[in-house]
Amino acid sequence: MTAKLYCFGESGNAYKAALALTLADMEWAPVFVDFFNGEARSPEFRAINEMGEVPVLVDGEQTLTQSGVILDYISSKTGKLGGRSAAERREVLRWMFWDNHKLSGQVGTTRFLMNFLAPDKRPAEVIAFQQSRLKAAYKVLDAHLAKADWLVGDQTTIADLSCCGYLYYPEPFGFERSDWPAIDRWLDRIAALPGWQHPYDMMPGNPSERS
Ligand SMILES: N[C@@H](CCC(=O)N[C@@H](CS)C(=O)NCC(=O)O)C(=O)O
Repeated sequence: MTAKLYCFGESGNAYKAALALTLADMEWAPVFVDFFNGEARSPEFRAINEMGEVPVLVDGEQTLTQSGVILDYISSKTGKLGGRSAAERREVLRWMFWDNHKLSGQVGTTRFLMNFLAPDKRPAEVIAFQQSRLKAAYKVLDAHLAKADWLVGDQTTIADLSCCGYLYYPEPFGFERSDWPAIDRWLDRIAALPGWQHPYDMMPGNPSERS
């Protein structure tokens, strides 16, 4: 049965799920959520996810929300991308919790404020604060990846897919790949995996369609 991923192209959190579904060889199809016209906050969407957030994965009888839970589900179901032992699995979770709090959670907001909010509403001080917090996160990630090809163990896991979720997007949010050489090489490694695609090629919707 084909799993349905409620998503839109600009969502790095949905991209993590799209990438994991593809790399784990699950059959899936996107269902476009018109986030920029408020669909994620509509009563119809909240009936699917009370949190009013994308992504949502519907796989048969299962409805899953939160990208970390969806990634965990995909790796448990397919036996892929999850780490080789219980200790690695805990490491995977450690990086995914870190990502949700310190990396993707902050990048998503910063990129929204800098690109998708009306220019006259963009709060310069908040953006600067966010960017300084993010710099600390990029430093942690780059230092770890300077010592290893993958975040956990010696192969790609859902921890890599979680942490890379926002880092291929072209819109500015204060992240220059050239400033972070180990992150840069790791993003190239992920992009070389068979089936990898850019978020705007993997999911419907992108900024050029709205301009
Ligand atoms: N922690 C959540 C974050 C999900 C999230 O923030 N999704 C955004 C799109 S990328 C969203 O739907 N936001 C709706 C809103 O803030 O109204 C996850 O990892 O899935």
